Amino acid sequence: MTDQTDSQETEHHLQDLPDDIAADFTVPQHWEDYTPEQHAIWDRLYTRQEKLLPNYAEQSFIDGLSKLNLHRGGIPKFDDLNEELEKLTGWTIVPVPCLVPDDIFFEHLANRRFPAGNFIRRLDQLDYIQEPDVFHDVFGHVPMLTNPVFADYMQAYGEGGLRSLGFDCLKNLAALYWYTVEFGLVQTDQGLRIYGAGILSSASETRFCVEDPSPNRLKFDLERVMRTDYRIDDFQQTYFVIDSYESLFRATVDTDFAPLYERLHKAPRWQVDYIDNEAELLHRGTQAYAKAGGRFAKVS
Ligand code: HBI
Ligand code: FE
Repeated sequence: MTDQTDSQETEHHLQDLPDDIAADFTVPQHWEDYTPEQHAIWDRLYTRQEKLLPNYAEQSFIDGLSKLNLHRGGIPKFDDLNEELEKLTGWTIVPVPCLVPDDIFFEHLANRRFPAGNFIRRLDQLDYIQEPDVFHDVFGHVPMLTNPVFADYMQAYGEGGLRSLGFDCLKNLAALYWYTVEFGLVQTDQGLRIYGAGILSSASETRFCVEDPSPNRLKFDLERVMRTDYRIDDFQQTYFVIDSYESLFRATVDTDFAPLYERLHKAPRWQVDYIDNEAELLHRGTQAYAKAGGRFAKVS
């Protein structure tokens, strides 16, 4: 896993923010300032992930990469990507220097703007970084924004987020984002495939989430997902599997969230590996990886 979207973590010390930041937390990309070493880090990560995609990624992710010409090498210019992306689904990418506050994040998504980190991880962070950098955000998230139904889901999530702001349910909304946009799996004719950006920007979790016997794999259910805790520091202990982007989109737009938030407030949250009696189980995880201490543990 590669990022950190806990709402408590998005408070900023003013002195850490760059001078050229706008009120909506966007900054210029400053593409000219990337060093050759930084472009080489992108290329290394890109090459490593690209090899895995044919066996693990859902086809619209693979198609998205080529529609956006993401294979040209080096950290992409957001302006170039936007020219293509905007034609395809009306989305654009806006550069940000850090995690942005939840209300600002929702506002961007509701307007079909995806905030993407303009910085790249260091060489000693190739396998793990908490903050969403340009590789995670652009390689991981942007290809899926070329899928029209998924693109609508992302906007609906942002709109739902804005509407939810008075309800004290950020944790539930963050869980929905986490278990779909970041760590989602989808059932396809080729078998289980990945569409989550947090997985597809991580070589080790790409294999783990599909092949390892450790994690639970449950059928997606909106309410179950929203009440389930999630891990921000290691591979997930549960993955949720959707049938299609259409059904994911419909689940969010057809649900009346006000009574749902009422129920979620009264009910306890569920732990990261909890399986309730009504869950539709695709695989009951052994949890061997987590029991062995996690974080790339070697389990025999
Ligand atoms: N900001 N840049 C950035 N990227 C995110 O993924 C992000 C964020 N702010 C808030 C946030 N995610 C989440 O807390 C929301 O899903 C609730
Ligand atoms: Fe992300």
